[in-house]
Amino acid sequence: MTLKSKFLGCILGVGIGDSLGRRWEGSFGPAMEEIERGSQVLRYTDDTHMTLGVLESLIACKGLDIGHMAHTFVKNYEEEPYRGYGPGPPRIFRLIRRGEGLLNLDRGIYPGGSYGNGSAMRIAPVGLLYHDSEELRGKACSASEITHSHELGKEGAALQAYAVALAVKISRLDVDEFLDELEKFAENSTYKKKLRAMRTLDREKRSEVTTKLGNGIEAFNSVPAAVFSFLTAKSFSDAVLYAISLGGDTDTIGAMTGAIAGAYYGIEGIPPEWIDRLENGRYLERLALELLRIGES
Ligand code: RVK
Ligand code: MG
Ligand code: MG
Repeated sequence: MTLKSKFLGCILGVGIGDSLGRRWEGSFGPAMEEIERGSQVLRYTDDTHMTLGVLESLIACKGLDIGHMAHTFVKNYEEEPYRGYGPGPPRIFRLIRRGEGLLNLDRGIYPGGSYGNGSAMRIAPVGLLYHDSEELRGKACSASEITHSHELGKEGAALQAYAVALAVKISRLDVDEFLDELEKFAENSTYKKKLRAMRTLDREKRSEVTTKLGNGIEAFNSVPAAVFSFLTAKSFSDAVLYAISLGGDTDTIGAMTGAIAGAYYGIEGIPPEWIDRLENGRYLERLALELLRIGES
């Protein structure tokens, strides 16, 4: 499979997982057959909107520039504030707009900074661009820090970026090897413990899955669920629909699962009718291709 197919699959995967999961956010978890019913245009939320910001900034700067990325987030938020942002980021964007600095603004809102999943949900383009680089962890943590500087928030973003990078690099999935790599990469015991638990969890026992891995708004309660949804699925659609069927923060777990699964299965693995129905799909595709060009130059 080509890198082009994987970049496109990953970025479209974010938008599709996010928009399919949107109407189930906060639910107990719909049956997989229920998820699509009644939705025509697949409208995305803050997860994809912020991923667009990460893409736009990485492309404009040919790599990570924190100041540029922060101001891109602010501009995009001001243009489309209705995308369903989490509680913290809009407050941070107002402070940035007022010129009150760039770093650690989340610490004025949450003790030790935010460990919400808002930085992991947008990190896929960093995982793509740095998939073959030692710099991946540092870049993911820096991109997280704009809004999520808590160790658990940064680690969630780094782990999600690394899962995307691994999915880009492999052509055949070996679940144990994939988990070995993630466990070696993880530095924090909360994540390590959840990665270990995945080895023996039964996918069909959803309440046990959500009890052990979580399905909430915190990075450590959603990145593991996304990784597990990908690892136990037979296809892109199986991964994304299963992720949403876990309930809770369904748009975000859907988006993160879509990113990893899209990076593995490529654009050819995504049902074409989902691609056709995705809001701004052509723009997402264009940015994915531009990111690929930056990576190759
Ligand atoms: C609405 C205690 C903390 C914490 C800390 C909790 C959109 C808080 C997307 C906080 C995603 C929540 C989601 C979210 C993304 C974080 N102590 N609790 N140190 N740090 N929390 O505000 O961008 O859906 O309960 O940074 O991460 O679809 O309200 O937002 O689902 O995590 O929002 O953290 O949210 P925030 P975010
Ligand atoms: Mg959202
Ligand atoms: Mg969400």
